[in-house]
Amino acid sequence: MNRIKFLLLTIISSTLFFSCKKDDDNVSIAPPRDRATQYSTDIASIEDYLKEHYLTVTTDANGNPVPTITKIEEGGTEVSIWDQEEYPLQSKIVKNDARVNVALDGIGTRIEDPVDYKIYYLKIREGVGESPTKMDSTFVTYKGHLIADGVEFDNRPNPVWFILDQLVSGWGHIVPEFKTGNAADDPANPGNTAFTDYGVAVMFIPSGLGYYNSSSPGVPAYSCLAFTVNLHALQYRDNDRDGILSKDEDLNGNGDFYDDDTDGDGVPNFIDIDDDGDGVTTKVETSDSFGNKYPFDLIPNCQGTTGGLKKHLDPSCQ
Ligand SMILES: [Ca+2]
Ligand SMILES: [Ca+2]
Ligand SMILES: [Ca+2]
Ligand SMILES: [Ca+2]
Repeated sequence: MNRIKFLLLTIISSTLFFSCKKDDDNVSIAPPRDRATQYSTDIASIEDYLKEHYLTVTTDANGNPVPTITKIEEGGTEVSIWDQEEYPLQSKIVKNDARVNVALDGIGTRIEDPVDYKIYYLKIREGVGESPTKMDSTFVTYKGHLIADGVEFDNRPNPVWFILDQLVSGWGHIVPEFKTGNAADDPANPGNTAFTDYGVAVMFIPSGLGYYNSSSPGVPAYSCLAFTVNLHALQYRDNDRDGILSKDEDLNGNGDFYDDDTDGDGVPNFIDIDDDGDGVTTKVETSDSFGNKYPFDLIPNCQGTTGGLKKHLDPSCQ
């Protein structure tokens, strides 16, 4: 089962559902809980979990680390995830960047959520290759379990492609902190690929960055989620097919693709085919007179040299 990719759809449909509720409907639907209140409950449960569980890391047949989390039983002497120092517990403070009503105009609006979320994570291994942005496709294996009772609700032992932006919001914040690995023919399984040296993440996600008030089999509403993710490979995407990879359209490099809008027309660069609004498409402005694409670093400025503002971002020339 892969439920995570349906999150955005779930948010959109639940929003529509709530706004369409009829007065004569006998079924009573509770409105979503206050997000700040829920977050304070969630972060306390996650921190308790980290203090009540320990981490072991074994190695698979290809030498890759495999983390396992186990409860410290009464009287147990294992060092908790919170206290151990071999894999320092890291955290990141983020905003909920899930978007609603995306289907209407391709942009939607950021979900209303005032909370500054803390996501705890463990860098079991960083990886050696490239890092994705949240707009990119990642080739991952993963497992997910509930913080509340440790029950596994999802497990993908074979790699699958996911666009981070289409998953529960926590993934897009944490997976970019890791790198891909190496791929080679697997001598033990001819015809198959062996992945090595890839990033191995464990992350602990508050419900507000997970499914929040939506539930599905195995994941009750308001569940905090733990995921182990192995980042085997990635593919950089070009959302608007203008020849500029989306990773190069986050101009201020803050991981938010919606706040970079060179021409101020309300359409962010990563989905705007004419970034500077001068009537000439970015694709044309970033190609030479023979129609050949410039490598990104060699896209000229208005003076015809490199450096400074590239001409597809400068409306004073085409
Ligand atoms: Ca693009
Ligand atoms: Ca940005
Ligand atoms: Ca724009
Ligand atoms: Ca242009």
